[in-house]
Amino acid sequence: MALPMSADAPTDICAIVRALNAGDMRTCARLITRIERSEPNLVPLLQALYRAGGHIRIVGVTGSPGVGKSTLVSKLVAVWRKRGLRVAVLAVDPSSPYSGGAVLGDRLRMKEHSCDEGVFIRSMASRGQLGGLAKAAGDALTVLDAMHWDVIVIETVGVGQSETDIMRHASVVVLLQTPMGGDDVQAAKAGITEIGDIFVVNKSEHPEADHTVRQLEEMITLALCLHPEKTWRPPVVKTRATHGEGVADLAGHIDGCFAHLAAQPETARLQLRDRARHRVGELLHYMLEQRLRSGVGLLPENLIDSVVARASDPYALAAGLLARMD
Ligand SMILES: Nc1nc2c(ncn2[C@@H]2O[C@H](COP(=O)(O)OP(=O)(O)OP(=O)(O)O)[C@@H](O)[C@H]2O)c(=O)[nH]1
Ligand SMILES: [Mg+2]
Repeated sequence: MALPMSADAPTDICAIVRALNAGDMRTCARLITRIERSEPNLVPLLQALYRAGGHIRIVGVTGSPGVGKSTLVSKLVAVWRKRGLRVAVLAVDPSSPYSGGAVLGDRLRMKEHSCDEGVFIRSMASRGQLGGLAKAAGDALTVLDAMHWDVIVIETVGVGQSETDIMRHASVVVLLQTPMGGDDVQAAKAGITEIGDIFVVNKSEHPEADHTVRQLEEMITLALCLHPEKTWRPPVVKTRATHGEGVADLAGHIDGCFAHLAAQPETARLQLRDRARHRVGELLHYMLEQRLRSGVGLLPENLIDSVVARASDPYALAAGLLARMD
């Protein structure tokens, strides 16, 4: 049963929460469309959904364009489905302003699951999200979380700040590399060892694959020397996603990483706190930006005039306005 989405009166909210709870994919898809459109009246619903969620494993999959993320995710989904797990995939494409291109490619790559009731696949592109795609992706995850999937996968191209932000929603981050180019890994940002919990060398039929694995192992060893407090050594897994090779091994490492987190309640707690803090910061940023865009009461014209006349300055005015919000 798909529900009307025009208004979110309290009864509607209850009905939507119930529909999501019951696994209604159409309701979920329509809600994510509303999120993509930055509809303003979603907050009470998202609040209710957030409070009911928080029980699901979120796996992030990231890496450069074309590295094989979608192919690998599709094969991972197949492994999980064989184990009877229900899986949702959110592919987030920060580079594309439209739902075309790579997003269409994702659909094609994952089409083997399109008739499976136990799988939900959705792509989001950066169209219309005034507050940034990471915030919209966070909202979409809140919706998916309320549907009681066993695993949620979030896939995004790993290049800039916004993608790193998206990855902060995941408890376990899988970072893909390819062996192409040989010095790929050195060229990659030094920070990758901060992001990845598991490293994958995909397209491992390439003759340079073992070399890339060794480079990654060295980087991980170095990173652990610098952070001796870390108790998880990220494994490096070779895969050939097109042929499904190494994928079961990867699924095992993902389980291992979740088990490690479960055995380290303090680390898990800190991670949850970090995530919640980041989410609040993201929303605060969004709300401030909305207020600034609407201009309502926040930037009084006479104060702007004083900045123009250099009787005041933008630094003093910004600090003063921030202080007034306390
Ligand atoms: N040779 C080889 N090709 C692969 C492998 N895995 C994926 N590919 C191919 O690499 C291309 C890109 O794969 P995708 O799965 O779309 O990569 P992606 O990282 O999701 O790409 P974006 O979402 O566009 O960033 C496709 O043509 C795949 O068939 C592999 O293990 N070996
Ligand atoms: Mg993809």
